Amino acid sequence: MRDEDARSILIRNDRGGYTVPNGRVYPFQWNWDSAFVALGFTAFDLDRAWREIESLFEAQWPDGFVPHIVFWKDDPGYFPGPDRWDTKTRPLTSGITQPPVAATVVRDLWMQGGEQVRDRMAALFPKLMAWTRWFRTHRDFEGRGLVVALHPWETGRDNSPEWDEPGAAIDTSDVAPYQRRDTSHLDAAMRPTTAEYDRYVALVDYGRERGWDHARLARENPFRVADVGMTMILLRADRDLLALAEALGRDAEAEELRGYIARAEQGVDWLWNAEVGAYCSRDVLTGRSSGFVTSASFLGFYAGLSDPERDKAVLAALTRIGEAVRYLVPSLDPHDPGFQMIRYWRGPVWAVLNYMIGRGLEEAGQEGLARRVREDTRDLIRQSGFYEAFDPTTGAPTGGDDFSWTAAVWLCWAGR
Ligand code: 9WN
Repeated sequence: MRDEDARSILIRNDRGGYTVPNGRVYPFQWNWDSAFVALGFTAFDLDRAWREIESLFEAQWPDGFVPHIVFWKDDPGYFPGPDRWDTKTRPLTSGITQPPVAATVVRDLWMQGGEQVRDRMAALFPKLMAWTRWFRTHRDFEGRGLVVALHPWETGRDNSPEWDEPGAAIDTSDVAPYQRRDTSHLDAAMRPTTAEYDRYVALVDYGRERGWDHARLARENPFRVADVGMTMILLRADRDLLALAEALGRDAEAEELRGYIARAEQGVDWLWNAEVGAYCSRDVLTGRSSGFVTSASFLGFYAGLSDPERDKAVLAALTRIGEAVRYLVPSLDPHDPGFQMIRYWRGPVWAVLNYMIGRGLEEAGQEGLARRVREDTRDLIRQSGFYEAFDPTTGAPTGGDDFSWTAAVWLCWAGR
């Protein structure tokens, strides 16, 4: 029954070659949502799964950048829409990116499709390569192998407390009036605050006024944070891209990727916070570690990192968190004074983070915790449905319903 419901959500949210995260709240194509959605489609329509990724890359900019939103069709139901971004591209897009999970997904699709899909994989390979080069060119702080986010939305964890302190440097005094649309669809208590939205919009205005010149923004943007989530996800993506390069006999690209991977394996040291015993995001402008243990702090295994001392600390933190809440993995450590059960990325559990964390734990042989993360995800969806996120203490649904990536995670992992 749940499988059928999940499939019908993906079919209903399909707009012809791309899928919207949720019909009412998010009426466009979102970058990392599409990558997860492709994994969901693999359960019943492999061709459609490839199409999801291919359509996302049709919006890639000539410099390799892949936008976080593609506005294939306008829709007044979401703010900020194409006018506020004003990228002047075809198709119209946003001017920021999102966590690069696509290469990992393409490797999965290829593993499932075999020789029959080799051409499709080969056609996407240079595009994935160009995106990773874009990150390494414009977003790699001091060439350390980290990913610098220029907007909280780029991290995909919009209102995580990791962005509070770095976000204070954003000047919001000149933000032209705007009308939020999210709070007309959803309970405002589950969404970012007005002050946070002012910062989001100020950064959109800042980028637009500079013509979305990524080289310049990388030097001047008032918000620049080495994000632990994007860093781990790109490291993982580069490993998967390397496997594709090797399969295609692309020796030069394989060598280039090995270089990126080696650099990132060293670079993550700068994100390790020994005091809290976890990887934490770090403000590149002040050099300060956030000190926040969020769900992204548990992506080290997914990134293929292994260090006995650090692993011990991270597993202890996850165990401690698992004792404090019924459902893993809350987006913020529940022991943190800023933990809020239903406020977006300050507490609720997100199925896609669980999928990556669970998969990393499985691959690292951490069977007990891997099982717990997967079973908790399954129980949440069984109990509450395919919601955007869930209260980690009660399992109650939060955010939008009929959510594409939650349905996808059910089909490819949690419900299996
Ligand atoms: C801004 C679509 C997206 C997800 C993000 C999630 C939320 C958008 C918003 O929804 O962000 O990009 O308006 O709240 O935080 O991870 O990709 O599901």
